[in-house]
Amino acid sequence: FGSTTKLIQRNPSFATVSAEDIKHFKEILGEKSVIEDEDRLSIANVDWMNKYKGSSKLLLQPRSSDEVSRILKYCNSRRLAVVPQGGNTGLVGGSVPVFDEVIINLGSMNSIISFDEVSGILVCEAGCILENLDSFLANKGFIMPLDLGAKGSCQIGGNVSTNAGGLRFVRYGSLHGNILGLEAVLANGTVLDMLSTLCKDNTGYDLKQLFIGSEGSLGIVTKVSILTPPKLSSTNLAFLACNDYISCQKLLLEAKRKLGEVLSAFEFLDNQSMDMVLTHLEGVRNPIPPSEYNFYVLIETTGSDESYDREKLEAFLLSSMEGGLISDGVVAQDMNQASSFWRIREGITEAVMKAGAVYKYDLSLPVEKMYQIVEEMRLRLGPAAKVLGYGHLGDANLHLNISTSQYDDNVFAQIEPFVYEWTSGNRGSISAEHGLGLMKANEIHYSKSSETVQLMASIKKLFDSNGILNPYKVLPQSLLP
Ligand code: FAD
Ligand code: 2HG
Ligand code: ZN
Repeated sequence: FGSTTKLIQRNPSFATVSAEDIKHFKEILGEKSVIEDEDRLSIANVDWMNKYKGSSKLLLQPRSSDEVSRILKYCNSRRLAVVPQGGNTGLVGGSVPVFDEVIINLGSMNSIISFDEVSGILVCEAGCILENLDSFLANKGFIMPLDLGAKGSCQIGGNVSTNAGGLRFVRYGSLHGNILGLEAVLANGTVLDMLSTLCKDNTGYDLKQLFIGSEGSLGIVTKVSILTPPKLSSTNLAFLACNDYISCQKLLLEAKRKLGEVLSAFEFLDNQSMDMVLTHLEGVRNPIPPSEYNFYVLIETTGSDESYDREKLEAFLLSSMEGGLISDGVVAQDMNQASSFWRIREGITEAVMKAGAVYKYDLSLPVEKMYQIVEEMRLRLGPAAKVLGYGHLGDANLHLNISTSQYDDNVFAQIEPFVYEWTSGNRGSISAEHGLGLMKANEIHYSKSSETVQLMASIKKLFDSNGILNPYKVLPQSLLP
């Protein structure tokens, strides 16, 4: 599935799990949380895409930070490698073992610790599922600052560890800003209490930031403190068609100018992505038939004054229509219709999975260049592949998905390293929001200088001197302890 996977060798300094180890884990966790059952392991060993597969014989389910600490302290002393696992929805092969690493799943640590109804600050354990947190907050009149298609399974600890972006990023920004504090357990079992609930705190280095987006390579995130925004009363969603990419870009600029503070999502998909969804997902229809447009854009507004927000959106849509930026469009009339629009955008990942093999790239690029790589890829691959371009246009984040009936080395050789070289040549990022995981550990140099990568490797050594935490991921194997 890629160059990284083919080059990896099991690190010979790691031990293998013995009967004695299992006995010790049962003493720490009790019988039920030490899982050797083949069926449960076969699920935990494979990623969401069914693309990356490990052969771990052991899954541990701690219920407290203290249990995580005792597990890691023991694993470190025994040189047993581990892979932290949340909802296992990651798309870069980071959440499953490569060989026989012990899987530490956080799913049993799913309590809400506190919620401050004045400040909107939520403190919870890392295994809470994103959608459950959002439902909890809805009852209190707040929302999570992030939303993504995998919300029903992904965990806040996984979101933090991947620095997930998603659909609300354009409004509420990165988790680097929204996460106020963390508790994390280091490889040697040290529990780092950085669980601040303060918005401002400039006392020394902001170490929690290192855990945001480090994909379980520096520690296991056990608790999270997060600033949540108030739930506003009026939401509108428009599903629009544009004839060319330049119109999508101009529409984005206009939306930022004219919708300003109420703009809460700006997403796009191309005609090929729409086709994929219509072909492979049941009950989905194009809200603007016939489906002949080249691009579709979803614009969501969220504000606190229903008639003002609606008027603002309508005036924006009218002027964009008159200016020729939009060819057609429809505004959702109720929540059901709005979810059916979102289903199209959020369903692309699922649809493309059903179509066969998929090569996924998650790129940050200058917005005016972003779609060029989709077109170049189409020319390179010809009819052998379906090339889809969609994503978070408001954040200049392209999801380039290449769909073929089966995995094929010749197709792969046409895609990589071209896609990385092209991205690097345009000073883009080869991972906008999904992370590097196993898939791109060897490709980090396309987006980071060698000095930067060296410093990352030094930090990794400082935090995890035996390299037991999520080995083979994030950094090239040659630089890992
Ligand atoms: P996992 O997949 O279990 O793990 C991901 C990584 O984090 C692994 O490296 C793992 O070792 C590490 N990890 C997990 N939990 C912890 C922990 N507690 N402590 C330390 N390390 C940990 N991503 C986006 O950014 N934006 C999107 O819009 C988006 N949409 C998606 C839609 C679909 C349908 C799917 C399947 C995935 C999508 N993703 C998206 C990718 C994925 O959902 C996110 O990366 C998510 O944040 C992963 O959370 P998880 O709990 O499933 O983590
Ligand atoms: C999205 O925005 C996700 O839908 C998944 O980040 C993208 O499947 C993908 O490539
Ligand atoms: Zn995305």
